[in-house]
Amino acid sequence: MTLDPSGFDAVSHADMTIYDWPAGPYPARARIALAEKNLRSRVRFETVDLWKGEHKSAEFLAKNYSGTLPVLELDDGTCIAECTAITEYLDALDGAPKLTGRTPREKGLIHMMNKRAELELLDAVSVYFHHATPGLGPDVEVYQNVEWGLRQRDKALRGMAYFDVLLKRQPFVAGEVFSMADITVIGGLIFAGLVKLPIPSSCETLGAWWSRMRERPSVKNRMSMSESAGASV
Ligand code: GTS
Repeated sequence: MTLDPSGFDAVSHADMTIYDWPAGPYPARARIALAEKNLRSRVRFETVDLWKGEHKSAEFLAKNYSGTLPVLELDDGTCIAECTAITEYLDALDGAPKLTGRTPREKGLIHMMNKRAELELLDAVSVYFHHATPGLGPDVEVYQNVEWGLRQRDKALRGMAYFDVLLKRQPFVAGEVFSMADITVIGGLIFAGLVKLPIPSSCETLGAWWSRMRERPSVKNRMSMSESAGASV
């Protein structure tokens, strides 16, 4: 057990576990939400090795039928998968939601834009990675459809152009405040970077937005957060 210099014992205060892969784009969404909500001390991290296919093991599938990361496990054994659901849970914990909307209007817009960010960008990049590149390797990628992957790559590029235009008229993806929808676009651009799908030079506004987002501490420190005092990875 590790104590940080202030004597705070993060492990014994943790009442949730996040199963993830520190560099992963979807795990980044949960990590950013956690940091934005200042909940790091409530969580211990367990690494699941995607490259070894640990997320498809029977033990892990018992936690998440879909065999994907991240998963948030509560101390009573409840497992919450899906980044949107994890973010909604974390955001609601303190009774003061700020990532998923405060008013009905905000909630509606954020949910819509979050889904759009998944459909048009992040999930599309993910399909490209798994189908039109070696992905996680032959042992994990048991079915690949290159044509489908390449179509999704093109969809992701169109998605970038869409968000570029959108961000010319508002500072954040769902309007005036930073939200879960921004986190999802950030996940998409992290994934795009990993698969070498750069933001087209014509998308200047999206490029500038991404430069600003990268400077947010929650985004910048997302990988190192599980190395801090008390983390179990
Ligand atoms: N809809 C899921 C969510 O929102 O949580 C998707 C999660 C997802 O695809 N996670 C990736 C995964 O488990 C993790 S990472 O690639 O971003 O690190 N991929 C492994 C696989 O085999 O699909």
